[in-house]
Amino acid sequence: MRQVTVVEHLLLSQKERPMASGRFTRLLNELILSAKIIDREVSKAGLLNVLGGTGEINVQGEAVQKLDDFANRVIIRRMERAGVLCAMVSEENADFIEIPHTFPSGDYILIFDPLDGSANIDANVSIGTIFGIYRRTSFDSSSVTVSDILQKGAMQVAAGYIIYGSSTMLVYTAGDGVHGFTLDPSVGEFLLSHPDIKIPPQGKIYSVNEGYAMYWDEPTKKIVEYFKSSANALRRPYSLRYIGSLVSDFHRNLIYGGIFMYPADSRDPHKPVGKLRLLCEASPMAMIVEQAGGMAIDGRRRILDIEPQELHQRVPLFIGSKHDVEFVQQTFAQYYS
Ligand code: AHM
Ligand code: MG
Repeated sequence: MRQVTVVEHLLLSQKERPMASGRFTRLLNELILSAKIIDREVSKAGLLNVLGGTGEINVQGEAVQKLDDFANRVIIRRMERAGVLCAMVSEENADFIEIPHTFPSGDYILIFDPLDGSANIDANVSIGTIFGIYRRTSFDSSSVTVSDILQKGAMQVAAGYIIYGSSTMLVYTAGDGVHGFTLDPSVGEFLLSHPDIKIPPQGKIYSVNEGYAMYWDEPTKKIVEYFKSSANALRRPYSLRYIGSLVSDFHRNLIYGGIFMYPADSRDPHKPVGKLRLLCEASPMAMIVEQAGGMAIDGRRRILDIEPQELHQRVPLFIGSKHDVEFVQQTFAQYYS
């Protein structure tokens, strides 16, 4: 059987959309090359002096891992020279990154988390790069402003992740279904392995950090009790699977069916919003799950409809199989109608 690379797959699907230019292909190509470079370092992490923290604290107040920092630099350096972007937002940078005037630019905006789940790096747990791609909508000034970037997730033209796991995979959508490609290290290419992924409408897995249960509100407690009881859609308890690495937890649930939850909690009573970031984590995953037939909400609202107010805004996230997320939405609606 002839094996199809990501770019071949993209070109084939673009044949049906003659409007598409080569610019998106270029963007994806550069991102894929960045992913291969990151994968190379991640896969030999134990051999190099790259594990552990840099000693710095990032904009989220968290310790920066050396590999986070490496991945962030690789993506910024490659993508700023791609000639197709006007700006980038990284989870690791407080402000958005404008493309220097010395480089050619375009109208795409790339939002990314360079190495999500990095607290797991030292234990050889699967980690990932998450990305969302937007288009600039205003052309009235030469400089990009933050309002060009603060678009709701429904405006994404593409989204995806690379999971550095037992094998390395790229999973992405450009609004035409979700497709998975596995890196064949012997040829150095991502090859189509999971065409048109659909998430089972009814899951058997729930994924949540239950250690924080004492900080949850009533509907969240009720929802998790439901998944653990025999009075649910399955008539028996769901299995709990929680890695603590969003890309890994999400990817497993996408394939097997299930729900991932990072609810709001009261650890910081002034900011009961959960941990995950709307722009660089929740929105890309939400586009993927919807394209795969699932759902993503913050409890009541569709994630893709949330208008962001700031670059690093956090949001509660309930994402996965349609029936499971619908149950969450109904439960919140009963409490807050
Ligand atoms: P990071 O972006 O700093 O790596 O944090 C995000 C990660 C997610 O991958 C994961 O779902 C979550 O943090 C786990 O958090 P917790 O340890 O609070 O359960
Ligand atoms: Mg992250």
